[in-house]
Amino acid sequence: MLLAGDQTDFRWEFQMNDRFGLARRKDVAWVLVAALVLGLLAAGPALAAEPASWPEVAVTKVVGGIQRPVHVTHAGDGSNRLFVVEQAGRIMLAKNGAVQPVPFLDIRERVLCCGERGLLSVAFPPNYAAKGWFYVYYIDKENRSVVARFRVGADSDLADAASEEILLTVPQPYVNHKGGQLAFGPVDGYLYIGLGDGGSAGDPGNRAQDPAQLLGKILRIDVESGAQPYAVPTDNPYVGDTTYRPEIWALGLRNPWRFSFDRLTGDLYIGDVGQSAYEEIDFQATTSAGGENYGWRILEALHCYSPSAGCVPPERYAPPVIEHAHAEQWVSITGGVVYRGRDHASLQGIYLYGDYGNGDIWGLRRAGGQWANTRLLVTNYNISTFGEDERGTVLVADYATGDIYAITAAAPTATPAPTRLPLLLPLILKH
Ligand SMILES: [Ca+2]
Repeated sequence: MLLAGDQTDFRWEFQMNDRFGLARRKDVAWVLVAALVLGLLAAGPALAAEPASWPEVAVTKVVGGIQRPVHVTHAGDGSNRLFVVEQAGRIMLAKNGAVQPVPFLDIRERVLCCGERGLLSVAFPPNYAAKGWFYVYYIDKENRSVVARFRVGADSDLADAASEEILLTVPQPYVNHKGGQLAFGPVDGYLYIGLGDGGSAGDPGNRAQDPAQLLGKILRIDVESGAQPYAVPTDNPYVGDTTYRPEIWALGLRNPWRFSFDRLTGDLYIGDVGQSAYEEIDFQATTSAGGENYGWRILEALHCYSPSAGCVPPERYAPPVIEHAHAEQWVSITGGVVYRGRDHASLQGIYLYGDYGNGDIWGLRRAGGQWANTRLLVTNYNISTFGEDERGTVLVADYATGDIYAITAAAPTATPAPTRLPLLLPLILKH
């Protein structure tokens, strides 16, 4: 791009000289100087808006004793309970740091675990306290993705496993790339569902680009209107185009294992796990009408994948805002959460994300129209998920130990980050 810009500028100057003659060159030079000064003045406020530095962060253990935690969230009901999803098929409740002995939900007999399969997330609808129902995503015994609704009973700490209403099933061709995130849009109240490309490697069925399939997509459906089993919002981007499944909100995703909405702005951040060379974060502004194509398998992050050279990006292609190379020790990205809590002003607006394989926690933010990211903390965790509690504290789960940590802003004199330890567990989420 720089080269193209240089060529353009050179051509412009050449034409000006040719048209007005050498006597005009001094005038042109003055115009260029004036433009440069004005440009610097215009850029001044943007540069000033760039935060001076990144905060130092630390972690504090808040819950332990979870088995294979893959998701952590809250119900938004004022109870301050933490809901931690165990991959084998249970949702555990934690109150004031104590895991309750009785699971909130136990559907292990319906769930196919583990590897990348299992009970993968839970989502509570807006105004859950008055409704008493919630949604889960799991892989069933027949290797299908299932989105289902459950209800709590008289005891708000206990869901009724017999209350299941299955809303959506999607057959899966392979064992990996299940996606698995559910989240309600903070602006529209619709349920967003992340589905991977179906698995194997390299998306052999080209499913992520296939508009007739739900795999490799983020779906957007209306589960709260009373329509059975759900309604498709009439403003979904491909409603009326019979070549597309109308549930599709975005496509071209490989394995959007974790995505989240910025609870303040409504912006969407997607961590899409890469194939063999690059991990990526995708961003969709809250003003988007949907329909973005994130490029897989044509592209892996910013690089041609299939074909390996000379690829043509799809229509409505949305490139990642950042990528991380396996050549720089990245293994498997775990999408995170934008900090919007009350306790740590220096974390405000930072998207905290990380890597399942190398344990690093990173921050990403946009300032002055530019994205910037940095590594904030080195850990030895297998980071399976990030989440939030009801105060907006960002949490991170270590799949290996079953511990859940709060991410905090550390004092500048905090002890140094721990040295990274060798990973003893197989990298189950990376295939
Ligand atoms: Ca992509």
